[in-house]
Amino acid sequence: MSGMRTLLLAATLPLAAFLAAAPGEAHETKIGQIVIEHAWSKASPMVAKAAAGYMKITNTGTEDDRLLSATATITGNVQLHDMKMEGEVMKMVELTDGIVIPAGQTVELKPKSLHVMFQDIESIPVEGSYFNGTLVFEKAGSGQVEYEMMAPNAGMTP
Ligand SMILES: [Cu+2]
Repeated sequence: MSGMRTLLLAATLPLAAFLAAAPGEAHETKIGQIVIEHAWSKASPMVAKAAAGYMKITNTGTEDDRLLSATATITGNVQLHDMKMEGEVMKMVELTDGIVIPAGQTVELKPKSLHVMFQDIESIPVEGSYFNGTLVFEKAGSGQVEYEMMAPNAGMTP
């Protein structure tokens, strides 16, 4: 009997170790040939009632694709943005042509760079909560992602 028990324990250990390592990282969504990893958001430091959305977008296909638009449950006003320097000042610019995701490559939406912009938000979601959104790609079509709300100073994830 005790031999059996030891065997069971040994068999469950690797799974426990895997689960312990997972939080935050194994957050992955597939939309056709597109893989979205670790979608997260934080309140915008630049604009009131706004938050930015970030994620890694990998195109596993052989054709370039393009992120055309996004929606979110927290607001009807969602845009795709980039940042650029104007003199000494960093400004946000709307990308009306979307964001190209080249075949076989990963594009990272991250602070001070490309992002999804959620504007006119009635109440910014609390840290640690989640909200849903859709992403619309030219070729892969549309799919759902879940954003994890992070602290305003959450930064620069690898
Ligand atoms: Cu923006």
